Amino acid sequence: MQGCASHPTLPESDSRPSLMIPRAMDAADALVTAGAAELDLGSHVSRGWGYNATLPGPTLRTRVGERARIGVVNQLSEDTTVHGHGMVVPASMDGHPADAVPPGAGYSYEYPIVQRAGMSWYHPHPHGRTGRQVWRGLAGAIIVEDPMAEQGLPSGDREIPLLLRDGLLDRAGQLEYRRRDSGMVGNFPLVNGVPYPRITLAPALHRFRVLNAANARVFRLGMRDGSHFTLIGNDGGLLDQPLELDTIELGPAERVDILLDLSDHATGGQLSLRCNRAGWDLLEMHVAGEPEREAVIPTAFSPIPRLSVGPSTRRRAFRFEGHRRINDREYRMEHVDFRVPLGETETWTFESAGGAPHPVHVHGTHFQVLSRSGGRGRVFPWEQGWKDTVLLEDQERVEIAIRFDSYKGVFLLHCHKLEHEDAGMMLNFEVT
Ligand SMILES: [Cu+2]
Repeated sequence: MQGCASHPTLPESDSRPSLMIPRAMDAADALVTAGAAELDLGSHVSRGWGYNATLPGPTLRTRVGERARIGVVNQLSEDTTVHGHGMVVPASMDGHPADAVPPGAGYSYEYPIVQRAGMSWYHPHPHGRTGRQVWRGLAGAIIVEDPMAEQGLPSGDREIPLLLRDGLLDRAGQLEYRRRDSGMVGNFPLVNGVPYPRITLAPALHRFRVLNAANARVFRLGMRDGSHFTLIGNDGGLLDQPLELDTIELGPAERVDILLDLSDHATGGQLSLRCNRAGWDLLEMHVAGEPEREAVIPTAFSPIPRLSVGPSTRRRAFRFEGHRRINDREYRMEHVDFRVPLGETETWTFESAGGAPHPVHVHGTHFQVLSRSGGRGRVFPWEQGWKDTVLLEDQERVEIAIRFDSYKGVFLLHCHKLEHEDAGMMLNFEVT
């Protein structure tokens, strides 16, 4: 890549850096500062930005029925906001670009947890600057727990968040953002902020909560030896039953919850999680320790009711065109583009018209993917249940069922390829 002198290459196994597990923080009373940071990239330190000076920022943990109070201080030299991606919150707590937090100011994001358990994440959402702020290092996980619904699933150090993204370094080895209309992509992976890490795991059942935190890159996840893992959840929490898979394609902002059973692996065994699209060895896993009691994967979780749609359901259509427009419009921050009644199920179709992939994200609720025509032509197992982001590849048309049950107010519909979002591929809608 022109102008890029070097990038971290896959190190020898014993010199791979350890996987960093972000510090957990109770979301009931969390204080998060967005500011300049010296980011430890394993091989060296790079200037960047971070929440509490780390990439990823602290993992904010909360529970169904509790209340989150996340104080944010902006120590950047520009406006920012904090959006809880996947969190169902009042419009004023959603980090909308109109609610910008100026340099030196703060904002208290406070809301009750009214949604199912699952992994969401937080990142900036300021007008026109989201791509650069996220790329420089501002992102972290939010985990909503539900001890009843998650009974029997691995927890503690058997539950591992994985924030996947890519990176690009300038000649001096500093993380560099180069805005491109087609989306900012880097040339090496960062897993929890570190390139090509390794982790030592007991021969037991492990839960990986995986987020694609990249600006524009799509990951195709699989194990190096082609072995299966068990998909148990995605954006909006647990599916109704576990599924055995060997591949998952994850667009920007999408999440999957997977179980990996290492209980019959002997000490000394080695596995790797790969991205088979980029050909990257993302995470090397070394098995060590005494086998634990036999791992039991639950056979079912709570059933997920289907949103009911019929011939009388209101329909809306959105064309994602090129690099900056939806339905021939660029984003206007103060303009409401359409209105949606609270509590009514609608069907929306997203169609790609150049510039794909477009990971389409809706704020304020979760939705269900009904169909995909053109392109890949089907709904994938990891797109079942409740979603907040759905990947639209070239020539594709995706239909979803959606209903807003919780809050009135102005929310966003946008492409989560962050350079598309910043260029205007975003609409305001008002739930009324
Ligand atoms: Cu897009």
